[in-house]
Amino acid sequence: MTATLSEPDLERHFEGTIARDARIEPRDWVPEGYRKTMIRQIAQHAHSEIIGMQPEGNWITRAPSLRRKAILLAKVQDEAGHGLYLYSAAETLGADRAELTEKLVTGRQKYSSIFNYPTLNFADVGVIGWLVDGAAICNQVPLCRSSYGPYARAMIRICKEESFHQRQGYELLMTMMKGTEQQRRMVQDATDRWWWPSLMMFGPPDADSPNTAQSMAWKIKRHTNDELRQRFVDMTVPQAEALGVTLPDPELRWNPERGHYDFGEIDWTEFKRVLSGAGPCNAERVAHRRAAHENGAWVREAAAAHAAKSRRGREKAA
Ligand code: BYC
Repeated sequence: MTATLSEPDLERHFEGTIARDARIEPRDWVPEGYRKTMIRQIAQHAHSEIIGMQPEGNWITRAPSLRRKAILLAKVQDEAGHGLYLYSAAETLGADRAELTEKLVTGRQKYSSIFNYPTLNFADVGVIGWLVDGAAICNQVPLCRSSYGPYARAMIRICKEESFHQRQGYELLMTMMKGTEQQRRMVQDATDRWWWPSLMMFGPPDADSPNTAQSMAWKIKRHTNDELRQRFVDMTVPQAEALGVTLPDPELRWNPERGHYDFGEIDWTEFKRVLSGAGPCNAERVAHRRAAHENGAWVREAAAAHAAKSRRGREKAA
């Protein structure tokens, strides 16, 4: 249908779909900028899920009980699944999955800054669930209403699973807080290390975010980085109180005039350093992913050979 329309008509159709709050689907014409932005965001999100398996995967063999191990295995497997739906969503926009992977393993495409920090003790698993998945939910629930259909639909299932991830983390921390003094210290130490990096997950301040205005206009993003960061802080402070941990920010306090918590200045120099590849674990994370990709080459070759064989069989039968 779209082949018969002129470029201005196609553009009007696109703008109308966005204005009506309807979904853009793979069959629809989109401006090149929309396609590029969507592929960039979805690919970075997919890479984050895949790299995000490493910090927690590191603890699967050392989980303190069979129950904790089963939960952690399920969570890390969910993250692999999220990566796969997201790569598929990027493919519907014409992206090539092999190319996206190549960009990740050669450090040419970003993934979330948060996964460049180490997991030093088992409380980190709980704090990642509580804070990192909590931040992810805050950021991703509005993406269920994102204008690109395949992304928005993938996000519904992802958010349901993230919700389980957040709860398992909080439950783990509750258990540790009811344990020994040493366990409580482990939870506080992990909270101290993950709090600020979690706030950085929402991206640069709005004034320094080159993509937000256009992404909001295209309804890819529904809220700005600062709005979502504030929502996360407001949601998390009472959770920290219920848990009995202190968030490592002396400036954190309720502001009755704003109806929000005020919080201290984020170290944006550190954020930029991590984004530039010089965070504590960037090199290790990318090297690990590259090795896994190379070691998996025979699986991809075998799967392709099997698919070709099945196709030949079907053709012969037909
Ligand atoms: N880390 O103009 P801005 C998960 C980049 S997965 C690294 O504000 P935008 C989970 C940004 O990409 C978590 N890079 O950009 C998984 C842009 O780069 P370009 C991932 C960051 O796109 C496993 C530049 O900085 N979640 O939760 O409008 C286990 C300028 O920023 C970061 C998603 O991907 C960062 N923190 O907004 C547990 C959600 N922040 O232009 C949990 C979907 C910014 O050089 N993505 N950058 O390519 C989004 O919502 C948006 O892309 C962002 C950034 C809010 C992240």
